[in-house]
Amino acid sequence: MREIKIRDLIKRKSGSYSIRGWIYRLRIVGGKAFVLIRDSTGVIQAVIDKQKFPDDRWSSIENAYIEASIMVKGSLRVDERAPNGVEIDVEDFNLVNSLEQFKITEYQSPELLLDLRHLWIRSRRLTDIMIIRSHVFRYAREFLDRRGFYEITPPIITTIGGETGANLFELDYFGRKAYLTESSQLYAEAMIFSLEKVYSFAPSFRAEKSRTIKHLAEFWHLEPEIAYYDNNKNMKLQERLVSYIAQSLVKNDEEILKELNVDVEGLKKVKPPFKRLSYDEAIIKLQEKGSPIRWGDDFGVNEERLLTEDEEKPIFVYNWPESIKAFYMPINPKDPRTVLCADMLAPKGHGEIIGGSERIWRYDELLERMRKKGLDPNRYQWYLDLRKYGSVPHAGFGMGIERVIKWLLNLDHIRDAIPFPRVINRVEP
Ligand code: NSS
Repeated sequence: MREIKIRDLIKRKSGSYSIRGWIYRLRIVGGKAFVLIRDSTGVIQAVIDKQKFPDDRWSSIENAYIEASIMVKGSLRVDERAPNGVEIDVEDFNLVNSLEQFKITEYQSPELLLDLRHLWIRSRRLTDIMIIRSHVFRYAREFLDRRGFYEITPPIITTIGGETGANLFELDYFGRKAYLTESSQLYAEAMIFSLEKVYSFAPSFRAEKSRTIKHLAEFWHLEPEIAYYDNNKNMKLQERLVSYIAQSLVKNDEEILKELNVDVEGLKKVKPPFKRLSYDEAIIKLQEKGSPIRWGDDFGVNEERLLTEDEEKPIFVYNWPESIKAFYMPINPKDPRTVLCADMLAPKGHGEIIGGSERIWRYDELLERMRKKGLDPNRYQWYLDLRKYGSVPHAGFGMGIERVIKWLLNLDHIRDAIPFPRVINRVEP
């Protein structure tokens, strides 16, 4: 008898099959057990007839718990009353594990569901999101691999910050201070001198002290870095990458997107080019819309929403004030108050999904900027070395995968974009 996945099974009309899954719903009516069985691909109804089994086996299924693991063999039959129009008449079954009643019953508070995340992760909705997450990872890699990028694997334990360094998780490294990385950028930069086009796809850690709907303490960070690249090319690559992910989802995952109530027509519009606003233009637009923001300020949630509320696809805001951006961004020759960088903001208030820039590639300039920003150059010795031996102009960016998933699926909270979220008040399960 053929082992088959439920998604393939429900497309058929007859035949004998064997499936493995978990009990999704169970109803006992008139000597028959109607068992909804789910696997990773779908749900099907199996019917177990009391008459066909000895008493002890019948009572095992009669008393089985929701979420029990089960294997069934039987023949497929068309039945209009069944959820997918077909059901299985069970000839044999094996209840693999059914020890206790499942801890999650119908209406549970969000907090409890987070405590029980290791079980809640099986829910239909989270299953769908995790499939999409897996595909977003795949499409992002596919896009870069096809363009000749090498995937690199940076260290997670570091001694220097890659951004402000203000939110580092500290750890005891054999008696020395070390940190969980907040960005792999500096290591990606080291690797462009041999591989030219690289990306790392790894977790970044930020000890974010605020509770928001878009900050995780541990998130997955896609960070491409490219030799001989400038801010313009950088933005082009970003809009193509993001569009590729959106269009691949539309093409391959429409069924799941619809189950998740995603506006598929909206996603179809996510194609290059994306609108570009300079920081100066953005400030004027924000002030026109009534924001009290002044030149030099960073954007808050409100500003991000005001700027993107009428947009159907992400926008870029480029060339931000030097004072609010990282130490490695070069001064804009046309306006020395600003640096050569760009953030990509997703529509509908989902906010920043990418931060990128050119990098200072001249030794003296970098040294001077580090001093100005109060960083100790001695601690960045290896990073400064990169500017001494065949340095070249280069650029790159970092995309927070959970932020992208939150936007694409229009999720209320970033924690549902990752299986086991780490936020300020939660490190378990
Ligand atoms: O701080 S970033 O804006 N930029 C960097 O880390 C650069 N070193 C990246 C680079 O050029 N290689 O973070 C980049 C992105 C940001 O746009 C978000 O999408 C995401 O990383 N990000 C986060 N996602 C979830 N939670 C938190 N706390 C978070 N912080 C940044």
